[in-house]
Amino acid sequence: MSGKGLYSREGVYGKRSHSPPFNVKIGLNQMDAIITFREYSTTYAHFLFNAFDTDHNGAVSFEDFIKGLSILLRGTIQEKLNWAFNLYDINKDGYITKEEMLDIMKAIYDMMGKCTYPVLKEDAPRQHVETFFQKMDKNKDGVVTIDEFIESCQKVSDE
Ligand SMILES: [Ca+2]
Ligand SMILES: [Ca+2]
Repeated sequence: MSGKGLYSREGVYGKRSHSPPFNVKIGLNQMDAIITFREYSTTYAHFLFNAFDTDHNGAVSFEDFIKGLSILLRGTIQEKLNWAFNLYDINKDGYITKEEMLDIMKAIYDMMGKCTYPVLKEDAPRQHVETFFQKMDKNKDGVVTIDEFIESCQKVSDE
């Protein structure tokens, strides 16, 4: 795995828009550029990058990217929830811990905090996580499994 030979920012947005070959690797910086949340959202971009990088080799291949996008755009609810679970499960051990959820939530708040008014309170992410976690962790063992995640999300969308 090397950082060389990656698409440059100019490459991504270049005027010559040939469709890229399938072995193109998109690096973290390019991913950040594509997501266009700019500097302040690099943490969130990082989490998103990991969610797209399904084989965890540190690079998002064009195929990974397309796969991720097509799940987000056209996937079933189940597929989307699986994808979201994967995003929250930072260390990919199959469980979402409160810390993992807090990391994601902080990143999202960080990103939104810069452009929302009134400015969000410092402890808002933690309160948010507490509420979510209590609802999702059905058996109260301190972690959220994929089943618990899907069950809670579907319940919310049914209401
Ligand atoms: Ca985990
Ligand atoms: Ca649980």
